[in-house]
Amino acid sequence: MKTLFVAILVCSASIVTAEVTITIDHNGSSSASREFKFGRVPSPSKDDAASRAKLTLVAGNIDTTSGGLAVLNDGALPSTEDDPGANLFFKADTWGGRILIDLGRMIDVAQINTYSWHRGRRAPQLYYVYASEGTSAEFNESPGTKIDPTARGWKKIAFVDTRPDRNRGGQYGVSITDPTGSLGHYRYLLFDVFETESDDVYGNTFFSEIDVTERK
Ligand SMILES: [Ca+2]
Ligand SMILES: [Ca+2]
Repeated sequence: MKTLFVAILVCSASIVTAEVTITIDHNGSSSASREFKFGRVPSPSKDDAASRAKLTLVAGNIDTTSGGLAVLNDGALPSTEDDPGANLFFKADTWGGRILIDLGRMIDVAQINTYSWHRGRRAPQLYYVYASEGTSAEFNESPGTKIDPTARGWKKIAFVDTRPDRNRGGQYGVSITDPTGSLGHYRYLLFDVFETESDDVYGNTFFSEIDVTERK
């Protein structure tokens, strides 16, 4: 009976994930600008639900030449295609890391948007994003890498991999939405970020901004 129950849970989770829409836009070096203008994905916002969020490193090592977690929700954008101080990226030759975003209160999440910019192969994005109300008894706010977040009160929202079609430099805008207009009501987001290649030591994405849009 227990096995059957688990199987049903796994099945329903994958159906929910399949309904999420992931929109990936890319600007090559000739069309990339400081404004981060894309065909479909909205430009980064200075005033979104993540602007006032608290960001915490859960796992991984942030590169000391990066701007650190603070640049992910400051509304500021890199001025060039190689602006380390205006991006968050993990240390060279490491797998990536986990980042917790505490929105401070439960909101109806309409969009999760992530932005990156680099002239070379540190531009593509590869991550899982999980979300949680943070109210269940098993909820673990900062699950380490040996812990499956879905076993600790988190729901997998999306797996983003921009590489199959666009594994090259430039500017990326990714928008995660749901046809219903709502991804759900959540207070916490967890980004599980991975290096996009290991051919050389520089495989970690230059993340310029993460926006979370509240449904009005
Ligand atoms: Ca923002
Ligand atoms: Ca920023």
